[in-house]
Amino acid sequence: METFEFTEHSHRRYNALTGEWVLVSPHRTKRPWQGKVEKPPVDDRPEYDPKCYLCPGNERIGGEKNPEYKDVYVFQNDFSALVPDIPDGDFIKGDLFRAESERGFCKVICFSPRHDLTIPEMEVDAIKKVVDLWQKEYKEIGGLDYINHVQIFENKGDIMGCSNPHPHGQIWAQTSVPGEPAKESIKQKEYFEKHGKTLLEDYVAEELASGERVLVENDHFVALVPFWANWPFETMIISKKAKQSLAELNEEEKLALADAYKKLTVMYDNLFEVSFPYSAGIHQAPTDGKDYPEWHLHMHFYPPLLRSASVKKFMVGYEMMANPQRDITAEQAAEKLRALPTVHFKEQ
Ligand code: H2U
Ligand code: ZN
Repeated sequence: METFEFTEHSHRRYNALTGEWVLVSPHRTKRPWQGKVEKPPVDDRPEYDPKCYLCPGNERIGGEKNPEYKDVYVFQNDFSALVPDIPDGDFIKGDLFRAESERGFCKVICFSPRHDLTIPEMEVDAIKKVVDLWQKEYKEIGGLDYINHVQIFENKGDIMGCSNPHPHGQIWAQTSVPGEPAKESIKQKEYFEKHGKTLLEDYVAEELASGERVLVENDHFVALVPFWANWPFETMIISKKAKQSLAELNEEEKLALADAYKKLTVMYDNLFEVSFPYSAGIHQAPTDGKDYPEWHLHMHFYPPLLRSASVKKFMVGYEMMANPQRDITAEQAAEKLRALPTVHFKEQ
């Protein structure tokens, strides 16, 4: 029998950050595709849309009017999933029924007054203002005594359930640490206790040494396809040095994060020459006032597209019932992304 090659043979890969596994089936990329094919969406947005609730000067659904903002703008979500004024309490019945009150709040961040732009089309200096605002919000919101976790994220594209194409992201802050960062907390702590260094500090060093999955590198950040990627073109942006959170970034580092964010999303848009949809989010230390030396700042990008602007990956069947599965390997995905021009296709 031939020897095992993970470029050719089905295998499972371990996600060191969450402790979960992904099934990788490289041989399956040869299978014919007879599934759903949709036309790519036409992107003909105006600079200003009088009907957009995020454009400057427009009225939102709650009745409030946006100011004539010039760069970034943040406001309380008019339909917040979490609200601050909830009494403490729980409902517990034996071992099987358990509920707890949860306090928090939600904000919306407009990345630009321009309705027609997205991160990959914005200037790095303008993206830096988004990073500045993330940092300010993380510090301020995280400083509230009942807020122990601040989730910053961006949903991009209507197939990701994004309700509006105006460039924007969200912040949901709450008392408990939610599922995904909680899993990463456990693994990072185990690693730190064993090695005296953060898991991602060692991981980034290994990735930079091999270069196989690296997409973008600047002085302070690396963008790469993680070894354990679930989504076909899943990526991460990771700080090179161990930083517990955005709060620790200086001006130069924030600019470097903006630079990596732009370069990565330009690659994404160039892959199928469309505005590439994804859900992205920042994972960082909880904000309960304790020290988290094991926590290492990073950003995840989970894009659903698989082989064209219209063919997306569904996490269904085996993925829903067992664990995620992918056909192209993380290395193949990195190779495809790396081969793309660094100039946005609209500017080529
Ligand atoms: P998406 O990122 O999923 O598009 O969500 C945009 C948010 O904007 C959504 O959470 C909020 C919605 O509640 N929103 C307002 O706060 N005010 C509005 O006038 C419309 C939408
Ligand atoms: Zn708009």
